[in-house]
Amino acid sequence: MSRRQYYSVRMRSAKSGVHISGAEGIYDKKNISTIVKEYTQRALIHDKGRADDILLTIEELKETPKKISSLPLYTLNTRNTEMAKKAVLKILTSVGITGRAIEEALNALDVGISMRGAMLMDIEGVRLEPDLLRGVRVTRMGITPKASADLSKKLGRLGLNNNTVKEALILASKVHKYNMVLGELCISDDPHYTTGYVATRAYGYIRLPRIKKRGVPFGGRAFFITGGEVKELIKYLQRTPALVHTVKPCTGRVTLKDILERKSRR
Ligand code: WAQ
Ligand code: MG
Repeated sequence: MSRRQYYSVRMRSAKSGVHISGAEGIYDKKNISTIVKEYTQRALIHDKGRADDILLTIEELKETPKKISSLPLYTLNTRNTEMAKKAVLKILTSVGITGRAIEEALNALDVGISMRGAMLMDIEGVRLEPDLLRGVRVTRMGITPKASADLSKKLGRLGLNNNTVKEALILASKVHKYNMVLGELCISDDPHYTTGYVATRAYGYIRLPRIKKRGVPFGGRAFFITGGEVKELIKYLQRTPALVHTVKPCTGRVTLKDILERKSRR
């Protein structure tokens, strides 16, 4: 029997030279034409306008994707930026990241420049990515059709079954599989999308409603990392294919206290 052949399919679109949308996944050969059609539609019908330049990449994977499970998902009851930032600080300091590093990341996400990729920060807040303007892009991740249906069902119960949540959860699930990564903070660069998240292996993927004020057209991502070879980490983030096979529970509103207690019970 021949080994199953997987493809990384990636889409990037722009309008008058400005980035509009992107999407990616890992697919079986037989599903490529369906997904190409879906991605093309997404680029042509977008809040930010209709793309005039759509780039599709279909790449046969030479490596069997690493099987991963999704991080468990929660939504915190944060009502404003202050409450959300306080939660970020509590959660990330409890896994060993310094307050200074977290402040540093929050400030960098607030200066109004959007990077294409993520910052890499050590626990003291020192930036470690080789290209400080671009950051590091995570690519070559996806979810199996079965797991995707399961995730849609779980998110659907919470009214969260959309591509933004699904894709962010898949990305974070790949990133946090790597032990050097202690935590992540993400704020969307979409001016209308005010929910961000913080993620760690022990706590999971924790959504933070209203971390951003409506209308702010920038955002960003930071990965907090510790002890190890940064080059190897970057290679993993950029190149190692990872495919979500199993979906962990997705939970509705919780308090910060719930989250912090849940971890200590592990
Ligand atoms: N790899 C690394 N960094 C990335 C990538 C990537 N593939 N894609 C985006 N970024 C960085 C980049 O700096 C963007 O400005 C920033 O992240 C935000 O990207 O549960 O939509 O695509 O409700 O705007 C999070 C909340 C939404 C989802 C995340 O991110 C939820 C989102 P965006
Ligand atoms: Mg965006």
